[in-house]
Amino acid sequence: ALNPNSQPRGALVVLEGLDRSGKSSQCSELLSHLQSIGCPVELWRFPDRNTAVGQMISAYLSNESNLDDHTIHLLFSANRWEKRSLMEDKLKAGTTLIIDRYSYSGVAFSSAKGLDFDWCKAPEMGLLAPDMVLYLDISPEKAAERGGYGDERYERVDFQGKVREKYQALHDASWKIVDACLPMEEVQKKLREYVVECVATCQNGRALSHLWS
Ligand code: T5A
Ligand code: NA
Repeated sequence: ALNPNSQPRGALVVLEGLDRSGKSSQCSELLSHLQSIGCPVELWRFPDRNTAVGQMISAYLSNESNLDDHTIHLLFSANRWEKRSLMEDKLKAGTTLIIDRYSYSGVAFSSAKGLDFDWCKAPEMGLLAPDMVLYLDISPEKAAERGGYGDERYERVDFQGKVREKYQALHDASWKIVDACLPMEEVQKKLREYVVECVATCQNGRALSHLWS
């Protein structure tokens, strides 16, 4: 629970969705919006390709290396664990974090390959739970029309369809589903409203919790 004498904490907000759903565009827009209203905020993304683990993940995603499905799953998870304590410090110091992908991507993508769903969830247990998950909903076909998928490993319509089903099995009360096919400005408007409300709730003392609560 939050120490009542400490300063108001930041919010942990995660954006999720299929490849090309618009996460990165919306994350940078949210960052500038929160900055413009004087809210301390940082934008993070997973995988964080800058760490040693992140470089192994990056090589795997660009098909420069091959790894066993379980192994890459655990690396994605390790990549979140290596940022966990910094994440907690930032939130407690009052900084809101906007995160481009998190544990839900980890579970959805690996279980879509056929790995056991609960096995995929296990290594995420104990990471910080987001205060809000903003899911940008789009069909794989519509997503592929956005300039087409690139050369990364998971960018295929049939596979993205399976990922979407797995995401549906993960959603809980912290999720807001937003239609990602709306014009970018309309998506922005909805996300801003959700995030501003979430930041206020966290400032008012909402306790941090852990996955999978
Ligand atoms: N992964 C990730 C795992 O398997 N396990 C894990 O634990 C994690 C964390 C990482 C890959 O790794 C997998 C998932 C992924 O396959 P990434 O680096 O996060 O990949 O890359 P992507 O998420 O695929 O990023 P993309 O850049 O492809 O998609 P975004 O960020 O969702 O979309 P964005 O904002 O770049 O927009 C895509 C295009 O659509 C347009 C944009 O202008 C852009 O051209 N667009 C819109 N067009 C019309 N209307 C709108 N509303 C639009 N919004 C955006
Ligand atoms: Na992205």
